[in-house]
Amino acid sequence: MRIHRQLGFLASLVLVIHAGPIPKPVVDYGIAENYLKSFYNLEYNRPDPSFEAKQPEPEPKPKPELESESEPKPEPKPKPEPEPDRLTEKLKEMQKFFRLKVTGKLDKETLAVMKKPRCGVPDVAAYSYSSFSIVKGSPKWQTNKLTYRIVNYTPDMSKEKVDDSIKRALKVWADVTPLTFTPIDRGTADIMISFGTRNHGDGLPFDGPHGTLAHAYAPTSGIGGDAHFDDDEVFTFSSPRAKCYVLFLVAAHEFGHSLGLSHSDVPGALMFPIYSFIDPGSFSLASDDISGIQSLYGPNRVRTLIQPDPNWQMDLQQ
Ligand SMILES: [Ca+2]
Ligand SMILES: [Zn+2]
Ligand SMILES: [Zn+2]
Repeated sequence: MRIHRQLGFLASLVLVIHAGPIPKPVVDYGIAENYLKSFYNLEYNRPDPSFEAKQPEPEPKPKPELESESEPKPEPKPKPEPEPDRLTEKLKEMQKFFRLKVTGKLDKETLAVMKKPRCGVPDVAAYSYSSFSIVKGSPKWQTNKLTYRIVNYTPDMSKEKVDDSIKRALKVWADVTPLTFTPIDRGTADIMISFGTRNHGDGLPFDGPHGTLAHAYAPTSGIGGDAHFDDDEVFTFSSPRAKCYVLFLVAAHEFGHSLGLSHSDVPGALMFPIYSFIDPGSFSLASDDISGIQSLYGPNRVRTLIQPDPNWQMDLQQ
């Protein structure tokens, strides 16, 4: 089983790393391994990245009545186990991103960050999208007029509140760029927005309550631009209720990915991968987010036309 397979190569690490009390080292390393696989490409760090691109995700789980960890399940395919030094290397990368002490060890602070609710998109750019054939580099939309469609709704909120949250989340980006977002009711939009749980059709299953809240795809045709929300979360309109996530905030972050942004390591930025509550009424983009999106699409020049300005033509030429 997974846990037993990990024991072998983790045992030596555990001895080295935990000088103090060891509460649940194997479980903790399971968390760390999964985290680094999901967000730091722990397994994808192979000489030939095209190898992974051809492999379907081995995750599909037939949904059992109970999610029993002890139930024996055949391994879908043998996976090469990550070497301890690779794990250490990835831990360091993660610690650096989150501005933690870079020790390469699974300390309390590092584990605490790993347990925070966050976005499902990887933090490292290399190969992030290689397994789903999305172009690398800095993809962006080739038009400023984009469409979006809310394919289905979460039962957590009224339809009107979902519509409003999504609209405001897109406006966050429209306010600082020339982009416009038009809702459509049928057909394929550039940004298809949907709620799903566990396996939801793209080979990147969600993980149940908390953990990963949502993910979105960088701009391309097909699945590119689409945003998926984990409906095992409880989404809210605005209230800072415990264990609930404000849909507007989660969506605004995801749409950053839909437009081509990757994660920011600036803690106050919207594109920081970890969720934190901000009153939607007083939300504003960080300068890091603004410079990121404007590097792709430029500033919002129309805004200067809203207030009549005799010099507006000069503004346009700047
Ligand atoms: Ca989740
Ligand atoms: Zn993200
Ligand atoms: Zn998805």
